[in-house]
Amino acid sequence: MCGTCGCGESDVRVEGLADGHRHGVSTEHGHPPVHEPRSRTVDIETALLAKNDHLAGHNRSWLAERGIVALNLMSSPGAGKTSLLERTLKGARVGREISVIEGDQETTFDAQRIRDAGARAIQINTGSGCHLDATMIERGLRALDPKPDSLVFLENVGNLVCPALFDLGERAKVVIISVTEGDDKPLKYPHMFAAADLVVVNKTDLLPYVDFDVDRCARDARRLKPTLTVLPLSVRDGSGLGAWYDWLNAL
Ligand SMILES: Nc1nc2c(ncn2[C@@H]2O[C@H](COP(=O)(O)OP(=O)(O)OP(=O)(O)O)[C@@H](O)[C@H]2O)c(=O)[nH]1
Ligand SMILES: [Mg+2]
Repeated sequence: MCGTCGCGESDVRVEGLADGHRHGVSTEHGHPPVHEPRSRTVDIETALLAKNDHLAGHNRSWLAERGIVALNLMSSPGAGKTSLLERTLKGARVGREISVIEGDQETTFDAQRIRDAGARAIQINTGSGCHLDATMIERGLRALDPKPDSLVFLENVGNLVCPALFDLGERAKVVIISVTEGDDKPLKYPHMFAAADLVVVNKTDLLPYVDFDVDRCARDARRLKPTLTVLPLSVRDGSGLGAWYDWLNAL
């Protein structure tokens, strides 16, 4: 398993081999397979996620006691998470004060962008870690000290895989996909889309230049979760942002 996040190799499959046999597969981020006994690997993963879920429950109670809504923003690197937050802050159409916890492996670039857009922000650097977890958010909330009844965005590390596993105590999970990534992503990364409450399809201003079928993306995402809301928008030209603000204000 991945030493940092506990994402498992328990359901790894290798298809289409010419000799019809399944082969060992390198799942440790490019390293040879680890010969850890299967039951021990699963035990560690289960314990790690259970501990995270427990702490996320504490975060959820802490937030609820203060009337604070937290949203977990997840996407591939560069889909436009920080850009959407900057635009949301400048749009000033959300009826709650906004603050942000930024997650990146390194740098404070994104927190600085949020501060420049006029909101309070703290940065969490995960080092080799590929996701935010509930412990980091507990510490982050203490440092951020968000106002009662406010809205806190948790911008996760850019990664469509591991962040889906980790409950942070958020009210809802927002997954952002941009049209330059390809419309096959929901079926290729099903855990992320099945976990989402809202899918934002960003960079629709680029649709004339890429092969991205918004309907196919939405249909596939809803195959994974029929109740999913899918919002196409462009942070760049502002189209579709009204529905985003409506969704936020309805929380
Ligand atoms: N054309 C276009 N570009 C966009 C749009 N939204 C964001 N971008 C660009 O996409 C790039 C990445 O945007 P970010 O907001 O930094 O993306 P991110 O998801 O926060 O990236 P990480 O935090 O590194 O994972 C930037 O160059 C943005 O200007 C959009 O709607 N249209
Ligand atoms: Mg960002």
